[in-house]
Amino acid sequence: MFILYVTKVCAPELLAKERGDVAAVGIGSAGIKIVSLLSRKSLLVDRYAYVSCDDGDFSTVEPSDAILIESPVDQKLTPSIVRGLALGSTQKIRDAVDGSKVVLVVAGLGGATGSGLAPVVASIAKECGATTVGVAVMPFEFEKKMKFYAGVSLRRLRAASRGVVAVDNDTLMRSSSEDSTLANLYDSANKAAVKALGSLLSRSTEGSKPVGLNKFLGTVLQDGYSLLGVSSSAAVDKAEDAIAGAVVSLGKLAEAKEASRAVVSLNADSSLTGKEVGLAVSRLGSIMDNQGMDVEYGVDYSGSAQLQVSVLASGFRSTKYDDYDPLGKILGDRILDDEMDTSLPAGLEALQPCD
Ligand SMILES: Nc1nc2c(ncn2[C@@H]2O[C@H](COP(=O)(O)OP(=O)(O)OP(=O)(O)O)[C@@H](O)[C@H]2O)c(=O)[nH]1
Ligand SMILES: [Mg+2]
Repeated sequence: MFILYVTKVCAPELLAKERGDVAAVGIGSAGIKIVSLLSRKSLLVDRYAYVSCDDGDFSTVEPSDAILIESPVDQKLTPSIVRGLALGSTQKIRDAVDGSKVVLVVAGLGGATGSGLAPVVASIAKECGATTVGVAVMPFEFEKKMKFYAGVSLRRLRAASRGVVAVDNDTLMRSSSEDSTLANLYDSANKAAVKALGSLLSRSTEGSKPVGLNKFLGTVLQDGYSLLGVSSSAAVDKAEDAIAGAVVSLGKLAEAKEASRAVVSLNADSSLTGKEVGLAVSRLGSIMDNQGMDVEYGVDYSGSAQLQVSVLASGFRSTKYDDYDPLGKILGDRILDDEMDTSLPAGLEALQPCD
């Protein structure tokens, strides 16, 4: 009798050159929107892929980059059901990331698809030998019901990745007006997210001084949480105003002075002066009450007269997201045996063995 074992088919060294070193995977509605907007910019990302249970999420992406996880229409999805449904698509996900040295896994957490699949895609990318970085967009404060799934998924994503950047939707929507519709809130949060991530990952152009992949990874691949604080200003003292706003947004998520490293990215037009750049970068440590922090910076001139400052800071021991996941808080580093937590949709339980 022959038994054929099919093991994972990953060959990073063979494919890296052909396929490019950096891949970004957008998962679920929010992740796909953000990654597809990023794909229109000139970034240090060579390839893009998208995964969702909802084919409506793929309207703005190349069909060949989309992986649809088929789901029954009459079933309310949960993260564990989505993981079960995705079991049959593991190889497609593997093919999408295989060969990349760095894989960015981007999802809004709190719904079923992004929360269920972001940790799965990160694990697959890790198995393929990639340095995996999760980018987790966390729910608005008013989306109370989403917090639990978001908290649990963030814990799993952190366990499956070398580093995770968490960014809060409330931080991102700060520029929206009071009477914005939900669609407008999401749009403006997406614009801010794309500006921030785009400026952290921007390619070098003449006259620019981008952050670059090494500084980005050097900041994110640290122990503890990495958080992204964002703020913009068009005021006369915009450098000082925007850097202070970005630190305030971080302060709402964690104790700012716990950060051990930060990278500041400034996005503006060519009217941004060297003095303004210097001011923003040099003020960061004192505003965070952390003069010993290791600070790097980059400038991206693809923006407007309004300066957007993004502060990616890492090394936080705890954040407000710990409260979203009470079980994780109790368990700490202890591991719960929940690897079997993969459900089948109703009707298919009959396929499981019975006594
Ligand atoms: N920034 C931003 N956040 C969004 C957007 N759409 C949803 N979110 C947030 O992303 C999180 C997850 O929502 P979705 O992306 O809609 O959920 P999903 O992963 O598609 O999961 P299901 O649709 O439930 O299967 C929540 O925190 C939402 O607040 C968006 O367009 N932009
Ligand atoms: Mg969705």
